[in-house]
Amino acid sequence: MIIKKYIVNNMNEAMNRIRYELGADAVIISQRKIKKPGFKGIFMPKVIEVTAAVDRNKNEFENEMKSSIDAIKKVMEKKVPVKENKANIEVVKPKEEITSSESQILKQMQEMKEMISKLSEGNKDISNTKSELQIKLENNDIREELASKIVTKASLIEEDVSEEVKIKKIIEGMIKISDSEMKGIVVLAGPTGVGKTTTIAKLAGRLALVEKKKVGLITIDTYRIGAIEQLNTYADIMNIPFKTVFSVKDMENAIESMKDLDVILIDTTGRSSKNLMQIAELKSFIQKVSPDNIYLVISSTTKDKDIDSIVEGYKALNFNNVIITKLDETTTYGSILNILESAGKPLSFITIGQNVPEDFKKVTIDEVCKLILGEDFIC
Ligand SMILES: Nc1nc2c(ncn2[C@@H]2O[C@H](COP(=O)(O)OP(=O)(O)OP(=O)(O)O)[C@@H](O)[C@H]2O)c(=O)[nH]1
Ligand SMILES: [Mg+2]
Repeated sequence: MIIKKYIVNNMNEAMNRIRYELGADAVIISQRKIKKPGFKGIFMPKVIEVTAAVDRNKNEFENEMKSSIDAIKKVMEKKVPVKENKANIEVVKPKEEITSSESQILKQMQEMKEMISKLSEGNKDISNTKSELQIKLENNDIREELASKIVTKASLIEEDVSEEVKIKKIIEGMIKISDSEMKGIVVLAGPTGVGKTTTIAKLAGRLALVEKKKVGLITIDTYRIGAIEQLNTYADIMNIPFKTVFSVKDMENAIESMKDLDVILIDTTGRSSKNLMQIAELKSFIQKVSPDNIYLVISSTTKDKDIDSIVEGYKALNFNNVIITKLDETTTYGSILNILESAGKPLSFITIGQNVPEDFKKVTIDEVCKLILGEDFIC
C-alpha cells in the first residue's frame, strides 16, 4: 500500500497528480481545506489537502516503471524516429521525498531525456528541408494539406534532379487543361460577382469577332437589377442575338430560335452555393437544354476555406470545366491548384482583367505551373 498527501488548489489538480503518480487504481482516502503551510499561508486563500492511496507494493511499482523505461531505451537504441521532442518534460520532486530507488529512476529518466534530445537534433536537418519547401508552396497560397501531399510525393521520385524540379513534376501532373471546344450550348454558372457575365461577353466577342462564328446570348439572370441590360449592351455592340428567359418554357423557345447558330452562351444568376434551393432551380433550367459544356466560374480571390463548399454546392449542376477569373487581382496563384484539386475538372481558361473582350487567356500546363510556383506573374 502506498499512501501520499497532496496539497493542491482544486480537486482537478489533485486527480491529475494522483493519477500521474499513483496510477488509475489509486483511491482518495480523505480531503480537507487547510491554510497553506508556513507563515505566509495564514494570509493566503485556503488550499486542499488530499490523501490518496494505492494498494500496490512499492517494488511492483518500481519494477513496472523500470521495465517501461527499458522498453523505451530499446526503441531509442534502434533509432526509431521520434516525432515530437518530449525532452522538455521536467521531473521535479522535493528533495526530501526522493528515495534511493526513486533517484535511480530519475537518473534513468534524465538519460532518456538526453537521448531524445540527441535524436531530435539528428532529425532536424530532414524536417527543416521538408518544411522549407512546404513553406514555399504555402507562401504561394497552396493549401497546407495539398502542399504537404506535393512535398511527400516529390520525395518519392528517385530521379537525380533537384527537389524543385520534382515538385514541379508533381504539380504538372495535378493540372488538367480542358480541350473541349466552344460549340453548341454553353452554360456559365458560379457564385455572385465572380465575372460570369463579363466572361460571357469576352467569349462572345472572341467567337463572333475573331473566330467569325454565329453566336447567340441567353440570360436567365432576371433576378439582379441591371443584369439584363448588362448583357444586352454587349449583344448590341457585337450585333448578336440576345434573349432573356424567365421560365423553363421560355428557355426551350429561346434555344429553338437560336438552333442555327454555332454557339449559344447562357448566362446564369450568381447563386450562393449554400442555397441549395437556388442551385436546384438553376439545375431545372440547365437540364431542359442539355448543354454541351457547363463551366463553373470561380474567382482566384476566393477564400481557400470557401472553395470546397462552392464546388460541393455546384456539383449538382454537373459542370465539366472550370474557368478561373480575376487572376489580375492576386499576386499569389496557389488558389488555381486549390480550385482544380477541389473541383477535379480541367481548367478551360483564366480571366485577367475587366476589359472585354481581350482580358482572358488560354493557358498551358507549364504556364499554370509557373504561376502556381511564383515563377511568373500576371501584371
Ligand atoms: N479585376 C477583374 N475584374 C473582373 C474580371 N472579370 C470580371 N470582373 C469584374 O467583376 C465584377 C463583376 O462581374 P460580373 O461579370 O458582373 O460578375 P457576375 O458573376 O456576372 O455577377 P452576378 O451576375 O452578380 O453573379 C465587374 O466589375 C467586372 O468588371 C477579371 O478577370 N478581373
Ligand atoms: Mg452576371
